[in-house]
Amino acid sequence: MSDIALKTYTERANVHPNAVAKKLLRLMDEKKSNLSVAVDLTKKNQVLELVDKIGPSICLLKTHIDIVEDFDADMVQQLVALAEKHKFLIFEDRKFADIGNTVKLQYSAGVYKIASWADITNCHTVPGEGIISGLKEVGLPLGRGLLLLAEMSSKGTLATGSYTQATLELAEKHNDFCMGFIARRRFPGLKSDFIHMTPGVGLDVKGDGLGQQYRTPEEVICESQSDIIIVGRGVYGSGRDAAQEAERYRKAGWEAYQRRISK
Ligand code: S5P
Repeated sequence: MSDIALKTYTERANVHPNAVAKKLLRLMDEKKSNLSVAVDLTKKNQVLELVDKIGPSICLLKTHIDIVEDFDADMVQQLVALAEKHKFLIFEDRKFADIGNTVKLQYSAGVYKIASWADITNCHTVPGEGIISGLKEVGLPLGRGLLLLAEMSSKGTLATGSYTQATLELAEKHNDFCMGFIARRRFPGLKSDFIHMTPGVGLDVKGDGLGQQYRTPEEVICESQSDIIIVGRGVYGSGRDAAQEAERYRKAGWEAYQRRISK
């Protein structure tokens, strides 16, 4: 078991150099939540209603803002107000994947102005180091954090082996801005304390027919030593009450974490 995986989130927050990571780790312990919900809905009001319901159970809201049909600036204001009301951070899952100059514009400008409201965003490393440098020019002065997609949850993903390894090295080199990874497990032997977030989490089903692969919170947090579970349809897609489902995942994630740190 890695040393960091045995520490509490607060112990890690106390010494963490990245401001967003520090804030996130603190509120994870405060809310007893390592749950991030992926709200992949396409209407502004559906998103806001769901976020208000599940807000008490999450440490991090994950958005795909470009799937919202009636997006406007007011939606962002309301999301930020909900983040303050329920105490969670916002992660726009933009998965940038272009050259540094282009991602700078995509991150700061356009319709969504992601850098102005999202605490955290993420990128693929396929373009090389320039993508991180470009995003950092925009995000670091604003106190934002970046996650690198080191692995993916989907069947047949090409993000494996030397690609994953090179991604870890890029994160260490830019550890002032890179605060963590999207990954299936904690990577051993890292020098910095990166927050590992894992999508592809479900308690009831094993996949979705389009390549998504689900594992349980126990497998992800306790066995694979990741820090945060990302759950989408498991929370809002079953037809059951979303607030209750979010609580079910929060409890499962939290209990798995407690088992891990008491090992
Ligand atoms: O490898 C990945 C990376 C991400 S960020 N696999 C994923 O599924 N995701 C995202 O997590 C995906 O874009 C979606 O928003 C969420 C999973 O949703 P679910 O409904 O399958 O739980």
